[in-house]
Amino acid sequence: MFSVPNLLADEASGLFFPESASTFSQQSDTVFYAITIVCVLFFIPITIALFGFASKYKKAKGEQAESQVDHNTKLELIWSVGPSFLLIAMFYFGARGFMEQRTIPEGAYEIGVKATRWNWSFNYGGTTQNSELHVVKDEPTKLVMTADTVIHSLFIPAFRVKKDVVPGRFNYMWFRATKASEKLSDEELAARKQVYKDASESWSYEKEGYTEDGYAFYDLYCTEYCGKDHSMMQTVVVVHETREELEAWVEEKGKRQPGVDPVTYGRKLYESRGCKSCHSLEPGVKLAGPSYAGSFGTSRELTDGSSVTMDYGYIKESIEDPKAKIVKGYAGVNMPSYKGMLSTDDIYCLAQFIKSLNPNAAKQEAEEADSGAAVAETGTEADVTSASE
Ligand code: HEC
Ligand SMILES: [Cu+2]
Repeated sequence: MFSVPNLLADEASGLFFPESASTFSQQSDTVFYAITIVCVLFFIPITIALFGFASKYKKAKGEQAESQVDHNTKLELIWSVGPSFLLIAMFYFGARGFMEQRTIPEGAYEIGVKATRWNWSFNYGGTTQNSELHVVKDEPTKLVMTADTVIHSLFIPAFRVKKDVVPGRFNYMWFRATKASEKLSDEELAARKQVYKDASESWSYEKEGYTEDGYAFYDLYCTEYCGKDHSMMQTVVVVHETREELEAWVEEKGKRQPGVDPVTYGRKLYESRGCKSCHSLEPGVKLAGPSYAGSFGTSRELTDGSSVTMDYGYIKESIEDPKAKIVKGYAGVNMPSYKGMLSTDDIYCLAQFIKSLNPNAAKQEAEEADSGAAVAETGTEADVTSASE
């Protein structure tokens, strides 16, 4: 097999295309330019001949048109067989590039993609979901993509990859990024962040050209018209120099960010991690599992006839090992275990969120605080928070 010749220097491909930053870019640009050049090279002489012959054989007004139908086997063979070799070459390089993009290398770093109206969410496994796509340089990255309601399409121009994201099925895409994103120095980043803080505005990717973590980025767009805010459905791709750097970022993003209170974060997890589909927040509304409303601090009857108090310990156990204690009336339904997928802090926040849904629990706590009994409670909180670090 022969490889696509490297006809173009990097700078030349930047003439009409965005920066090239994956192993596919060079090949895809070369095939594109080669086909364009062939088309132009044929178009010009054919057009000249067309007009030339039209004027050469033009009859004056009133003259009789005469047929010159005849053929020239040699000429016809040349102009049919010659170009068909070109077509075969175009097909060969096109199909080869297509096959390469469809064949995902083993051991690729896998990231889940969920397209909603009108957001991208990237799932890095474990506790990390984020709206930015972060990958590592020189290693294959595989995206496993799905959508919730309508068709979207994920497009990263700098990598020359694009694929539909369809509800009800998983589509795949892979690429190998070749250029790590440049990073701002800590001082520079802190200075820029301060400006936003002073103006109490949120970070502008567009104006800064860097993410809030200080990385330069490539653009990622939705290219399938998907409704009202389709044009806003864009995010950024950051390429890390090493796998370690990427993994450190992923771990950092899996944690609650400083300044976010546990109840708010707990509600976010409840919505983003699937609890919502089985646990309602309305009193007495049973989905697949019991409602959270007013439950904290109350007693739960279990299938084995015993009962348990809905406290932090029981919530943690229910999340990590749901089969340990089954609530009466729910023996038939299985809650999936979230062990390893939610951190201690995540579980703490979920518990705080569940607690916030019981006004009595909050009142009780206030009373306990008055009587000075809250010391123990504060102790547990501190333990939990430090355990997650
Ligand atoms: C597929 C449905 C399903 C999902 C998703 C689910 N649960 Fe459950 N959950 C159940 C069922 C059914 C029970 C009752 C049976 C049992 O105790 O295991 C339950 C019980 C619980 C309990 C004990 C509740 C009680 O009222 O006694 C807690 C706490 C809990 N789930 C938390 C969560 C959290 C937090 C999440 C999301 C991270 C979650 N669940 C996701 C189905 C689910
Ligand atoms: Cu879209």
